[in-house]
Order: sequence, then structure tokens, then C-alpha cells
Amino acid sequence: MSFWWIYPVLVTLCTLFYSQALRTYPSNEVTLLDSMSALGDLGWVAYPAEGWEEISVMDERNTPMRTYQVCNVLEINQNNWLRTSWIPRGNAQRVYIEIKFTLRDCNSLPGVSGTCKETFNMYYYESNYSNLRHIQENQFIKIDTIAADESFTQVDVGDRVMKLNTEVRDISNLYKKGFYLAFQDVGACIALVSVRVFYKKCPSTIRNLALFPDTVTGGDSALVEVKGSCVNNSVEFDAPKMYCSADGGWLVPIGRCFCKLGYEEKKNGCQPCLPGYYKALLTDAHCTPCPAHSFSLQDSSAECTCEKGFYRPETDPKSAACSRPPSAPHNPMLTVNETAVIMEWSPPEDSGGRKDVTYNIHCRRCQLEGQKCNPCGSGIHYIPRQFGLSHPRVLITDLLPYTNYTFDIEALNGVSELSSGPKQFISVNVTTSQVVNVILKERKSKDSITLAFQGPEKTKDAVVEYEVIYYEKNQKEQNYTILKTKSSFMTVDGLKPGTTYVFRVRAHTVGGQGIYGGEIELETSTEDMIAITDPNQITILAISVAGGIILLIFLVTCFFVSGRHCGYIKAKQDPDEDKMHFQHGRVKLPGSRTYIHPHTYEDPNQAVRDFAKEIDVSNIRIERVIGAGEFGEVCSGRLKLPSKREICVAIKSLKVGYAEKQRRDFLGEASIMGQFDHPNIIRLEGVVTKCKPVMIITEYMENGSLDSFLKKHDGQFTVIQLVGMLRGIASGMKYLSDMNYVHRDLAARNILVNSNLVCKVSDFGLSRVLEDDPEAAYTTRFHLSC
Ligand code: ACK
Repeated sequence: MSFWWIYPVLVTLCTLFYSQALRTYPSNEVTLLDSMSALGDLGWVAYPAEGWEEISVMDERNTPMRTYQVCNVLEINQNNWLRTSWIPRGNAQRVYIEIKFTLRDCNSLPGVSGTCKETFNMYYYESNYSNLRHIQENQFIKIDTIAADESFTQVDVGDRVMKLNTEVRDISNLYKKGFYLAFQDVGACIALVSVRVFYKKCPSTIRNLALFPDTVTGGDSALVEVKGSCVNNSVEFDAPKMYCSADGGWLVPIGRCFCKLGYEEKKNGCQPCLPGYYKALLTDAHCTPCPAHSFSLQDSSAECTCEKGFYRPETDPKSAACSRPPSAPHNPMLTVNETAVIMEWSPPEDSGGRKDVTYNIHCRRCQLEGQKCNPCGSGIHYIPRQFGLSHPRVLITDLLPYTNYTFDIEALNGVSELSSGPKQFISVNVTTSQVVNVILKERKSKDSITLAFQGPEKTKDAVVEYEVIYYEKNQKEQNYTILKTKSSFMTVDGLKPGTTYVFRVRAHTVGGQGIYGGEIELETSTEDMIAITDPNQITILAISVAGGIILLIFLVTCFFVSGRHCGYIKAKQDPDEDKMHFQHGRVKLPGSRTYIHPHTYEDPNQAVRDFAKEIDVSNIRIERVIGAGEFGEVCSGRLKLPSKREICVAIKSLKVGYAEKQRRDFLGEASIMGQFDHPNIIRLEGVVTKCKPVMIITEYMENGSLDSFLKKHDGQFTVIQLVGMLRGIASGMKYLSDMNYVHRDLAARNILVNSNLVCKVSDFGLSRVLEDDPEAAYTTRFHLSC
């Protein structure tokens, strides 16, 4: 006996519900069979005949739907098979079977205990062919036993609740062309509303500009590796790939494509850059506006073209603005020192929009102004180099004396080579000179001395006139006489017999005026006689004097070292023992540089002009008063000369209401200081004489004078530091001695110390009153902290 009467009602209600609610499937599922959408007979085979029964019902759109049902719950030993038609599997290796069914609860049926079942079995059979006619049970492989579970859907049918179950099973690793499904009923009351067979795929997608096609998931749960292909107008950067997972999702994107040059990424594709924009790098995501001084007129530009007169060298990135050659350097400043010249200049006002401005120096040698010039050739040295200077400064040495040179200072930058425009340079003319002070011979008599002199070989022809200055030794230097001659010898007469005279000579040349050479002391004879002094004798004298200086330096150094020693070991030593005597000796080194006493100038202001640079007061900023000098206040401040770095300076000023002699003496110190150039001699930066107060500007020494510095830091220095300081002072003193300058007041208060503990000799004042204390001229006390 069957409960056949319940099926139509049950199936109709369920299918109505089902057809309205669940006819759309996820996009990553590809349906191989859907019993709901079959228009005609499903053509499924049921065996035996009284088992599964096909029933057609209409859905809400009056479309017929095929369902199968069986309900032989009162009979024992039920074995009813229902087999689907052949299902081709396509590319799928794993398929899913979704079945929707109702299953009556045996408890709800009267008198069925012992025969009623609440499960059925599902099977499959793989085959390459669709010609299976009968059901051969033993060919089929069991997929699962299906029972109604908790996840069914409830449908109200009058006062009862019908439950629509959905179960999904899968078959993996299919390898034949198709397969059959079969449902085995063993005595349950089932209505099979829908059977859907599908496989899953990873749907086509674009990731990182690579296109990944529809990909069927793998047979087991392994991931399927898929290579992507770059979308139009893009290129592979790093091989793009992804993995298609068993449930149809894409995983682990690797690699990527980039839009090719001139294209940018937009909406998963590559669009051309618009005119005025460019894209020069693959890895840039977007087009960017053309850099300064460049343009693009076309779509999809990979770079922008420079405007006329502007260039972009290969070494510049395409994103760099186009630039042009710099303008010429300007404001050249020359410091000519005989056959060497320091050239400084201001960088070009227009750098061309670049930071890589460099300078080349081109040299020409010219006979006389307006005459033909020739290249300078080798032999000249440029420090740091002649070409590719990165700073606006060069030292040129080994020039020929008394020669006119023209130097072209050319400014270049990274695009100068690309430009066909004229070179950008300024020309400076330099005329070299040289000290001419070689006295070859002299002839002496009771009241005259004849000097013969000759400039160094190279300059011989250029000498126009020799100038001799002489005065009686031990007399005030103010009583000097100047004589000039165009000849290469000169007789100085009217001299006192048996008297020593000091001579110095300089040459006026076509290139200008040289500087005075070293002092020569010559003595007139007591009676008429002729003496020839051979140059060899002078050399011997020079060597002996040099030896004397070295001995002197050695003594000074020993003195300083022993002084420090006393400070640490013999702390209570008698200060008198520290006395050191300096003999005021004149040293004559023909050819060496010698200091010129300002009093040898008729006009002391000329000495200031010759040896000290006039500084515009607007370049000085006075900051604070640091002490009181002999002529007025000493201040610290800053000096900023055009095209130079700002530096700290000490500023000595001449108090108002000074007498002319005080002004002369005050500036005399600058005339002296300006002749020195040594790391242990205080450096003169310049003077202000054109406005009041008159000032002397020197380098700033952060630690002030040595005596107060040592007192303040008593016991804080290492032996090495102290000896280093003392060596510096000795070196400065040796230099002064080599310059024939006698300091006369070497004392710790006259030594200044900078922040690096470098000691420098200072105080070259002229106003020392030697007459009052004759010893002061030759003796100095050097008190360390003993
Ligand atoms: O011992 P101080 O600090 O060092 O005090 C005196 C003061 O000015 C009067 O001479 C100081 N002084 C002089 N010249 C300089 C200089 N170039 N740098 C720093 N301080 C200086 C000196």
C-alpha cells in the first residue's frame, strides 16, 4: 500500500516555493545538469517499475517541472533505483551534486514501523559513453547515504509543516568523459524535487593588470596555478600568477604587469597619457604633468620635449626640469703674489636651473696689451685643478714673472655641452711680478759703497729701474735715503767711514713694482780700499745666520718646554729663573721675504694701503666689547665680505680725539701685521680708515689671551697640549725672526688662543716705549702657571 495521495500536494507546494526562491546560482558554479530546468522528459530510468515515479508539476510561471518520488513505506525489502541520464563532465574533475528533497518522518505515518526508512543512497558510475540502458547495481559506486538533516526549509501546508532538505555531495577526480547518478530508495517516503550537478570555477578576473581566465577548480583540494597575461598596453614586470582554490576563489596573487610608457593605470586597464602629461617609468602608476620648460603635444608620451634653448642630459631623470647653460661668472677678485695668483669670483647669477655649476680656467699669455696672445702651455699649476672646479676659487702658481696673462673663467653646468650657444666666461688680466733683490757684488771705500744687482734670470729684461733704500745701522730707521737707477749698479757716496749701513733693493718692472728684498748690511772702510764681496760669501753668511735662527728656535722651544716642566714638577721655583733673553739680531737672507718697517715709508698711510685691505664698514657687525686696548675698545663681531663666508673677528678701534701720531701708531700695527702670513701669527683681515672710528680687524681668538686662559684652566691641560701650544708660539716667533721682525714684547698676555688651542703671536704695536726701559726691548718674561 502506498501513500501516493500525499505526493502531488507535497511536491507542488515544495516546487512552488523552491522555484520562486532559488533559481539563481553563484557565478563561480557551472551547471552540468539541472532537473528543474529540463523542458521535456528527464529521461531518467527507474527500476523496478513500482518504485520511483516521475511526476510533472507546474511552477508559478506554468512551466512544467519534473520530480521523482517514491513512498513504499509499508512493504519490506524495498530496493528502488532511479538513474539519471549520462552527464558529460566537460573539464571538471570534481563535481558537486545538490539535491533538494522532502522525506517523511516515519513517526508521522501510522502502521509503518519496521518497514519505513528515513534515508536513501546516492551512487555514481563513470563512463565515456551515454549508452547505458539498464541499471547494473554493482557498477555504481556509493557517494553517500542521504538523510534529512536539520538544515531543511520549513513550508506550512495547512496545519502541517513540510520540510525541504538540501544536501550537497561531491565526487572528485573524475577522469572519464561523463557519469551517471543513481538514487536508491530502501523504503522511505521521498519526493526528489531537484537534482543539480555542477562544478566550480574561478571566474575570469584582472589583478595587478594581468588577466586570469575562467579556471576550473582542481580534482582534489589542491590549488591550480594559473599564469596571467598582461592587459592591453601593459607589460610584464614580474610574471603574474594566482592560484585557483577548490571552492572557486582566487588566492595569492604574485607578480604584476605595469602600463607601458606613456600609459597609466585606470579601471583595471591602461589609458594613454593626455597631451601635456607623460609617464617615463613603468613603475609609475600615473601620468604626470610635463616638468618645467618641457612639453608633450601627443597622447601617450613617454617623455616631454625640452623647450627651445633648454636641455635635459641623458644622466638626468625624465622627471627633471629642462635646464640651460649658466650665465658667466662675475665679480672676479684677484690676489696676485709675484708669480702666483688667487682668483675668486661670484657664481653665475643664473645657474641655468641646475646645481652642478663648475668652472674651467683657460689661460692666454699676452705680450703687451692689445697684442697677440698665445696659449699658456704647460708648466703652470692650478690648485685644486684647472678644469671642473666646483668652488669659485683657484690658486694658480708657477706663472712667468712680469708677464701679462689673460684668464677666462668659464662657467659650465650639466647641459653646457648640449648647447651650441657661446661660452659663458669672464676674462681677467693678471700681470705677474717678482722680488728682485739679488746683490751680486759691492765695492766699498771710505765714503762710498757700490752695489751691483741683477734680477733673477727670468725677469732681467723686464726691470725698468732699481730702487735702493739705505740707512745707517743703529740709527733711527726714519733717517733713510732712497736712490733710483736704471743701470744695474749704483754707487752710494757721501757715507761715513767705518760705518755699517743697511741696504734693501727693489725693482720697478714693466709689470709693476716689486717688493723690497732682504736687508744687506755693509760697512764702509776706514781707509780707501776696494773689497769685492763674492755671492758665495753672502751664501755662507746666509747659512750661518739660518743656523743661528734654528739654534734660537731650539732655545725658545727648550725654554717653553722647561717652563711647562717647572709648572708641574717644580711648582715653587723662583720666577727669576724663567727669564729668557732674546737677542735683537738682524738676520740677512738674500732673496727671502723681509718685513718692512712702516717708518721706511715717507707716507705711513701708503704702508697701510700696501699691507692692509680696506674694509667697507657695512661688512662689519660689532657684537660685544671684549676688552680694552691701548688705543680704545676691543670688540668681537662678524665680518662678511662679498662672496666670502661670514667669519668671527676681533675689532680694535681707535678712540675719538686721537692725535695724528696715535692714529699712525695705531694703524702701524696693521701695516706690520698685514705683512705676515703664518698659522701662529694673528691674521689681519683688514682696516677701516675711511670712516670713524678707525678700526683694525683681525681673526677672532675664542680663548682670548694666553695668560688669563692658563690661569683660568690651571692644571687642566695635558703635557701634550701644553707642548703643542708652546711649539706653535715658537713656530710663530721663528717666522717673525725669518722675516727679520723683532717682536720685543713676547709675553703670555700677547699670545692669543683660539678654540682649537692654537696659540698665535699678537700685539705688533709701534708705541712700545723702548727708551724708558731699554731691557724691555730685548728681554721678555714668560710666566706660565709656575
Ligand atoms: O685676555 P682677553 O680676553 O684677550 O682680553 C684681551 C682684550 O681683547 C684686550 O686686548 C682680547 N683680544 C684682543 N685681540 C683679540 C682677538 N683677536 N681675539 C679675541 N680676543 C682678543 C684680549
